[in-house]
Amino acid sequence: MAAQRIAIVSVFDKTGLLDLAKGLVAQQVRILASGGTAKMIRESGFPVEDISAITKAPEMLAGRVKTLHPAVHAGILARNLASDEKDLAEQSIDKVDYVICNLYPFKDTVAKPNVTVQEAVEEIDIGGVTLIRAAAKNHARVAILSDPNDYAEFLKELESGDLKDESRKRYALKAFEHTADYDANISAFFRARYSGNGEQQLTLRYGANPHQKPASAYTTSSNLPFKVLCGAPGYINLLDALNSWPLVKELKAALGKPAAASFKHVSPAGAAIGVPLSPEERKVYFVDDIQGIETSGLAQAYARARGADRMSSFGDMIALSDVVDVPTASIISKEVSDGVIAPGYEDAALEILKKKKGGKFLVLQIDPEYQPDPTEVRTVYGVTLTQHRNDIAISPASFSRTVTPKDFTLPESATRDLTVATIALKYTQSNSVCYAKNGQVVGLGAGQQSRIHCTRLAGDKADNWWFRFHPRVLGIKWKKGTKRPEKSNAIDLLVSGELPKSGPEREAFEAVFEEVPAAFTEEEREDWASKLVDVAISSDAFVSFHRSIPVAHIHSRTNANQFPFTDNVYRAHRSGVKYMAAPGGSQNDSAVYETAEKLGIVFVEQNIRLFHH
Ligand code: 93A
Repeated sequence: MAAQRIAIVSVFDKTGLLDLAKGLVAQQVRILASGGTAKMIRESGFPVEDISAITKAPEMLAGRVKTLHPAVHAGILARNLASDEKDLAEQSIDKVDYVICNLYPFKDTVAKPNVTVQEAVEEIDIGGVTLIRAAAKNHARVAILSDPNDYAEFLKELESGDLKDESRKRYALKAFEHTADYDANISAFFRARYSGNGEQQLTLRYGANPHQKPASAYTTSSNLPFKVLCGAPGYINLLDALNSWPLVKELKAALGKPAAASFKHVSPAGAAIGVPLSPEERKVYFVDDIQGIETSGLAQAYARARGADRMSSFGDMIALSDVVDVPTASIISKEVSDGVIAPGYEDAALEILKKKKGGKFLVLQIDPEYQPDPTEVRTVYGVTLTQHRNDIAISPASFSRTVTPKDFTLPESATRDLTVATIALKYTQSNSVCYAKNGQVVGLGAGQQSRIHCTRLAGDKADNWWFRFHPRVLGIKWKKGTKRPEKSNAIDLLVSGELPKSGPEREAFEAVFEEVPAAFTEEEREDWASKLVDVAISSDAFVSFHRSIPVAHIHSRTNANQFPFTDNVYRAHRSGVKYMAAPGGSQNDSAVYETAEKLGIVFVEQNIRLFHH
């Protein structure tokens, strides 16, 4: 005769318990239950034994030890193996077939206001987790029910014979999820209590918006990879810092020079390496008064990164590849900026930065050796997404093959600029297109759904950057006391051709000048634009067709399979592009290559798609 089947029942949430007991009894299953569970079953008139019937030990320590015993766990963990059977027989232990368990309500307890550590500790279930894990581990033989919603289904299956393999697997998976979630709640509680703010976790004022509270940043390893030296980071500051730091780290590794990035809304407004600045560049980038910039590659890099698109860089988060020196800190001290992340700070530089924004300027020190886990995890609308981090390396070697002209040897400046542009794209919200020159971004189009809009946006920014070098702009006579952001705004109106003609807007525009500069004529624009040459451009994906045009739509307009959209190449050409890199593989590549060739653009193979979100 087969041995009587055994169920161990130990539940905090007693929902459905009596129906379960009734069903088990109907199937002649022997029920062993912990104190409160046994009491409830017994009081309802169903046969039940206390766990002590097999452990021969009473519940102890006010319930801290109820089911923790070899008689229980050997009975659950034993396999159908002769050696396991022998071990059980020697100790007179019976195999357990079913475990029904749910845990102390740790999460609900710690959600209560002013909960103490003592109260929380008492809600850490040990025996229940052990029951669940043991049964789930041995799910080849044992069924584990950790959710009262599963009782009915379980009993139905029991009535029609024994449990299917599939059911035991499903219950085991649910059990493992249950204990994992339970443990995550416990570690979160103690992380908040026992790790100092800024060590393993950081409480943030709020999330992306002030009403998104609470908000925090944390790591499950022992320390955050950065220290807060000054200020208090916000959620978006951290998004910017943790995207901009790898950008400058990668730029420096690829090109061997100090690198800087100026981030806003999780995309670079500028990025650059330390290339010496011409007198014009020093003027255009508002750094002609910075002492020591001639010898500081880092200061040159930040001047370029900040100078690419001064309007977008307003209030930026800065990333710097090297220990911050005084010239770099001096530039930062003059700009409107939110914070900086760097591997270190010279004492005098830190002093300068700590004085900024009335002591609220954010200064983060990143561990330069920090290597993030290769798997990235995030949740969106309650769903967890994972992916391998985009750790593919971009370097000058990534631009070694030209498509047209074939076997063309790129000048070093071109591979440098393509490297800068492409690494910048790797950390830019897609779609993205980047123009670069002189070791820096000069125009970046981010986050547009249509590629041509990126190419136009970035091209317009590159034109804007270039027009700031026009002698008329360099010769502007400012009214005394005009602030840097006011100058940037006025220059932007002038070079973008958005000049107000009359009214209060015109008056505001004119108010900052000693002599109001004339608007650029069409001819002047064409003439100056034609002087912008040797620009490099990179795209994070195909340039050969509008991704925004649905294929079905295209098909309805033409029967052919070829759609040679070469508008990106034409637009790039208008902003002085000479070198173009973009992933190939689209059926329109040949049309793009032909157009590039016609326009004298060198098309460089770069087969890695670099979408970033
Ligand atoms: O304090 S415990 O971790 N020690 C134990 O040995 C133990 N065994 C089961 N808590 C333990 N349990 C938990 O007791 C179960 O997870 C369940 O939540 C609860 C059921 O207790 P009672 O049957 O006395 O209501």
